[in-house]
Amino acid sequence: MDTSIFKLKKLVPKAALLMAVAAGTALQGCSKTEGGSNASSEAVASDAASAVYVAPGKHDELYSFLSGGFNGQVSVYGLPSGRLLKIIPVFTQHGENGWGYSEESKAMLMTSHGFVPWDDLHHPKLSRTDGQTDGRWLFVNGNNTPRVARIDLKTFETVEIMELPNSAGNHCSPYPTNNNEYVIAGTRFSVPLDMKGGTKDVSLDKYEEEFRGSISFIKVDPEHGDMDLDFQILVPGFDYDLANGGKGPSEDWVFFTTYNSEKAGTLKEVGASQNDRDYLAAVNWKLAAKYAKEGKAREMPANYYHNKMDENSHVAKSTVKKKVRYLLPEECPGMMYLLPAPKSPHGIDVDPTGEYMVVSGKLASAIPVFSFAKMQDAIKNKQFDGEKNGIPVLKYESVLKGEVKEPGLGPLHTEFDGKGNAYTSMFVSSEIVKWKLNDLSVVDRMPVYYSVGHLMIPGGDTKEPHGKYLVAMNKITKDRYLPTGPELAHSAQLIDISGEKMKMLLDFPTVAEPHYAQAILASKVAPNSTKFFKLDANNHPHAVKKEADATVVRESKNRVRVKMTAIRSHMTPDNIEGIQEGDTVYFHVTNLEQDWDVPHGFAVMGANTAETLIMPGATQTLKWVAKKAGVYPFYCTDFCSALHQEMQGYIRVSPKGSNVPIKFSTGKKKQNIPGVASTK
Ligand code: K7E
Ligand code: CUA
Repeated sequence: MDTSIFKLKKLVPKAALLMAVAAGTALQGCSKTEGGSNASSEAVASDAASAVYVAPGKHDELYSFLSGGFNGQVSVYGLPSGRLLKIIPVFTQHGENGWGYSEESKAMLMTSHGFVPWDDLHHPKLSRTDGQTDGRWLFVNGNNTPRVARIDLKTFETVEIMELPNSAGNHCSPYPTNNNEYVIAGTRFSVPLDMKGGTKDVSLDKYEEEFRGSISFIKVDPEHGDMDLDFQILVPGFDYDLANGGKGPSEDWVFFTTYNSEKAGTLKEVGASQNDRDYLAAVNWKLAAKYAKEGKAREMPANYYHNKMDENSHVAKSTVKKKVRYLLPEECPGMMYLLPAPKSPHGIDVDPTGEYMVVSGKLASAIPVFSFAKMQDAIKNKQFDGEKNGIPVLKYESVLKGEVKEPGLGPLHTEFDGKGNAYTSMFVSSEIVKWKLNDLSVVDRMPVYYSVGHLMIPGGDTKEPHGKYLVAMNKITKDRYLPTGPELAHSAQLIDISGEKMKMLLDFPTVAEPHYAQAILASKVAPNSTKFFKLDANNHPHAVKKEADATVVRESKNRVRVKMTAIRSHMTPDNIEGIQEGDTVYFHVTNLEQDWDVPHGFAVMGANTAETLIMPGATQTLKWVAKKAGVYPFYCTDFCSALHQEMQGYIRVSPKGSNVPIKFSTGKKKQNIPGVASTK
């Protein structure tokens, strides 16, 4: 065990806790041996290798979806092996398959700020049915330019991105209710909202009077998953950090941690830590939906994008929305309450029974556990401690079940195993702490390497956790892997939690910084996996379904469309002439294959974009500008058959005004169609 840190903790007076958090890394540094092997190896279970061994050709038991943090993507790992299966591009352009580069996908990254090809993705959340993961969709947040995306788990592709107005830092997001009635998202930053739309130009000294936060309620279509922003609640100008939904008795509620109840507008490091307590905000989402339905909602102008990928054409379309409905808590009695919480709390997690709300205060020395039953009583008996912006504040003692004493330093997040145990990540003391929900006693500790942020138990945030494994996602790697220059791999660790004592099984590096993750039994997802897209259903406007229909057409003075097919192992056409300097050429490539695992790629020399990777049955478009006369090769980028290397062609570019006619072919039979070709 990492004892040095605990000795240290005993010596640390409360006031120094803040400092300790700020110096978290330094603490790490002095508590571990530098370089080479370290004390951790002793903590690895002796049967670890066999516990994570998935024989070649065998499948993992679970899919896990790790957030990519500042890389803006989701990475899919098999568990327990820790094998990386896929990177799903969401908010960031992805050269590997042309996401955000291809003409079809560009609209997915459109926002009211224009094309935003990056975001900071923190929280994946699986869709639910009756409070359990159902394997249909994965919702994720874009933290920086507020957006919520939906990934379809049949295709592992991002199919929808919804921008959120009146939000600035979509951090406590996205939280699906128990039957995906709503996906709920709160803003981290409060901003001065202009009721005529957008933010106001006000002095930053006006934080206290002018700034407000918002919580967005996104409706989810029960059959297809399509999202629609139903309404927002405009909330006091705090910072909103994390959220989680209730279940069972508390399933009508969603809970948000807040910090900066001081409403400091600058140096929040100090300003937002003045009060001893901040709040846990409890929102009755069912009542909010009722208020919104029954006419309590007002409407304000807004400007936000809603982007959807069409299932059959694989072409994304943006819709710009111009209005948003909102509720004010002061006008909606019973909808929102504040529970005092330790200062600057981070995670809020609700246990599988829905009775306990665990608030991890990163600066606090204890973990308060609130009781939902007590909260109901306190509301009934009006055990209030004043109000904040018209929202009643409940008395701390009246809602508290108890506190987990001396859990460790810097508690951040808690998950549950469904067997009466909770596990909390400790950022500063770098450990996972296991404690009992009934008597709040600490029963086990496991050091992790280093500075764990979120932790995840498959289904550990649902009604039915699969309490066999826990994944710790660590912020700092230091000496765990071979050095790779100044930037080291971020890291996750797999821990066996099936027994009384936790057992360390595996380290695996992650793609950029994982914040949260989700995992689900493979049996709930794998059988539904799409193998290929049906060519018959492909209604892309530029699809060609057989080689005979391939064309090259000069559509206007400087625009040429190539409607091309790809099949093992040639493209049709593979010889193209009659292109002129300055032409913009659209290569619309249809993959004619109707078989699993046969994408073709397409790239052309000098293209100022990425390749495009075309799934069987689909059509994708690469835009290329012919800058200079000459002959340019194009080819398939994905090794698709023994003759993959032969899957290539040429495009000839002639000087502007040249009289070389448009001409295209594959093989010996030339089609010579001068001028504008007939599109048949
Ligand atoms: Cu990393 Cu969920 Cu953004 Cu905590 S948050 S660690
Ligand atoms: Cu098609 Cu390589």
